[in-house]
Amino acid sequence: MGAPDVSIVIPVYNEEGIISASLSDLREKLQDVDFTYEIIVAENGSTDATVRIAEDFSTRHPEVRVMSIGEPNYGKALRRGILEARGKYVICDEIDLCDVDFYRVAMEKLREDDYDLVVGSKRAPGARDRRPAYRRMATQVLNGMLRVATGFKGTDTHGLKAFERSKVLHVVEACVVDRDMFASELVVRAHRDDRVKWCEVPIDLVEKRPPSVHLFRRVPNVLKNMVRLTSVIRFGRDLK
Ligand SMILES: Nc1nc2c(ncn2[C@@H]2O[C@H](COP(=O)(O)OP(=O)(O)OP(=O)(O)O)[C@@H](O)[C@H]2O)c(=O)[nH]1
Ligand SMILES: [Mg+2]
Repeated sequence: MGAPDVSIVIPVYNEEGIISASLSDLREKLQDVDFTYEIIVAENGSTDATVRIAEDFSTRHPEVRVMSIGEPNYGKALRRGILEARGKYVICDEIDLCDVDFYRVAMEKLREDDYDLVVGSKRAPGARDRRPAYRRMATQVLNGMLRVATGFKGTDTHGLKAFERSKVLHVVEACVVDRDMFASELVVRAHRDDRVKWCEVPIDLVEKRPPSVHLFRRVPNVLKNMVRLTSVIRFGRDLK
């Protein structure tokens, strides 16, 4: 199989309940897109049947690749998926979203309007965020902290992203934090890089299920990595 136009990278952790249906649904929705693709399932740390189900799916559908490495770590999995992507373009998605409408809009911006990075924002004008209020608030707090700490000027860093791999790879390689904050570091760094032409597009966020890891359990790590990110971005010093 030759290199596809697009690599869709989906970090996955303990998703035995939805992974098979989500991937089937995604393949179906991708039937009439005008690009070739591979789907990279970037798993780590699952303790349920996720890996077995994903590998089984991949045996039946060779355009789906599964990588499975080490302890649970969203950022590490996403980074590894991007590094191993073979497509000219990379789309980062989540297994509970699989938003092909975003793929279409983003690919047009990348191919026709010459953007390097398109961020799907659940907070941009025209966006709709159907998650519960406390999670919308958490997104707002995180963005507020990123604005103050790093000078971030956009409206969202988590979730859907699409980019031309060769134009953004140096940004991915420069990132130092992992876990939840990797996605934020990637977007913040790209915004600060004059070589990267970026834009946001509004999305309509509908999750197929509540998150697998409870919001409050993620807070200590997010705060720790926020401090590290601030130091790296503001002062060029990594506190690791
Ligand atoms: N590989 C990997 N994937 C993860 C991990 N934690 C979450 N994911 C995946 O990341 C995606 C988003 O996770 P969710 O549980 O929906 O969390 P969320 O709060 O909606 O995520 P955000 O959009 O980042 O705020 C899903 O595809 C999860 O399976 C992890 O530790 N490792
Ligand atoms: Mg989610």
